[in-house]
Amino acid sequence: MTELSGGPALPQERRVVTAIPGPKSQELQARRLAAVAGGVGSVLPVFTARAGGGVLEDVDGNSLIDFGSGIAVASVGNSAEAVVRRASAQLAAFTHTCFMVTPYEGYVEVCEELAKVTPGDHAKKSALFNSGAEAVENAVKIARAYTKRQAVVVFDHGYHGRTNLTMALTAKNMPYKNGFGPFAPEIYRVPVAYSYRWPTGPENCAAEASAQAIDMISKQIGAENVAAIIIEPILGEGGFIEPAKGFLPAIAQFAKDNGIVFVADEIQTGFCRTGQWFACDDEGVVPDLITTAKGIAGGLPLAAVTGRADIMDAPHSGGLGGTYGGNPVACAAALGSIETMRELDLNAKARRIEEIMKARLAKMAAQHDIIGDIRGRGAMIAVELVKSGTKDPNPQATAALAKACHQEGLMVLTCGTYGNVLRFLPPLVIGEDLLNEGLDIIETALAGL
Ligand code: PLZ
Repeated sequence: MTELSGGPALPQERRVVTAIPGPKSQELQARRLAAVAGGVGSVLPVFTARAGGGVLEDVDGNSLIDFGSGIAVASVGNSAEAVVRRASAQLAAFTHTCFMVTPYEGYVEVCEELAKVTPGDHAKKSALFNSGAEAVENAVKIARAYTKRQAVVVFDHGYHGRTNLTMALTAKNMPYKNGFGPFAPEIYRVPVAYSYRWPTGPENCAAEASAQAIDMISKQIGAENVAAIIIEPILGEGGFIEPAKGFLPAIAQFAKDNGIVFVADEIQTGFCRTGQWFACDDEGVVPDLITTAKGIAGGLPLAAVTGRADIMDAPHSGGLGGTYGGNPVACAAALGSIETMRELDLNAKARRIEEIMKARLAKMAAQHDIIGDIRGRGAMIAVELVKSGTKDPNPQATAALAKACHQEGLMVLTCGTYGNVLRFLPPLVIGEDLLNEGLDIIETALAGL
């Protein structure tokens, strides 16, 4: 079967013809180990030749089912038709002028689209950057310029990037922070409503967690000193933690009451990933600023800060920027990516993926008590694995399952503060047969543990 929409005409099939990684990948891996810095890791050293729809084809001719999308990036599929068409035309027209030197329409068009698709119908403006971390850094700059305050509040299990400021915002030490300090000052971390692990149970989680967070902000920092509260509406790297319903609105309201800029980091959750344009839409939360990247541009590097026009305009002219921010080819790709999301109704596809995955995973959980929790929304679904009969994290089983899936030609990723979450982020254009075949592999791998 060939998937024609949302990817090159690659056979949409799983095909395992060598060991994984195969001989050509192993040869490339040897070259890589000699030439590429050891600090840059790879989940699976299978070298990609082509990718599209729901598959990754490697240099040995294996075709892997893709449950990773390059960490939630290729939502429209790799090399989606509209992305290739628009980016190619832009490549031929011009590749770079620097928007800060002579501007171009594509940048403006992306900002116009962002104003339309992000939550809220107030006046909005955007600024474009290259990476998620850069967007988060700039959201902090903008919030500090607007509030003339310094403190930034983040949450347990939060992830916001690997630059110096965003390392400080990120919760987990290994591998993100260890040995890389000193970290930026004026960052404060408070509890998040993690239902599965809330000591007094899920029903009390939202109220107690928001009360604790607000109490800590008020008593330890002073709300009047806080420029921004930054939260992922579903915490990604930290374990696909959906804050208990009511938590996000309570924190957003507290921010509003205290003149604090509420920033939703939707870098992983944004652009149809959760079955809505943005995960904040789920509880009708309207952030003051929203950071986006990953899914925005079909694989080209682009990121944005979008928000209330008065807040976005707070920094002085020339205060925001960067040589490549809003590169014209990346902007063209973003316009192609957003066009594809609308045309193929990728929100509906993501919701269908959730339906299929959650039903199958629930059946697996009934047979395997190491599945402690199934959670997530849309095409952002995870299982948290525990030791039998307990809630103790089971990173060993998680690693073993991921490995077994990789051997069978299914790309899966892990995450979580305790390394015990197996996460699924398929391209939203994946076919249902491939999705089910991937789930079959997970089911077999569970039985084989
Ligand atoms: N905010 C919510 O998910 C990136 C990181 C993978 P960059 N997540 C994947 C890794 O190990 O580096 C991410 C995110 C959220 C910010 C970021 C950072 O985005 O584009 O990687 O800088």
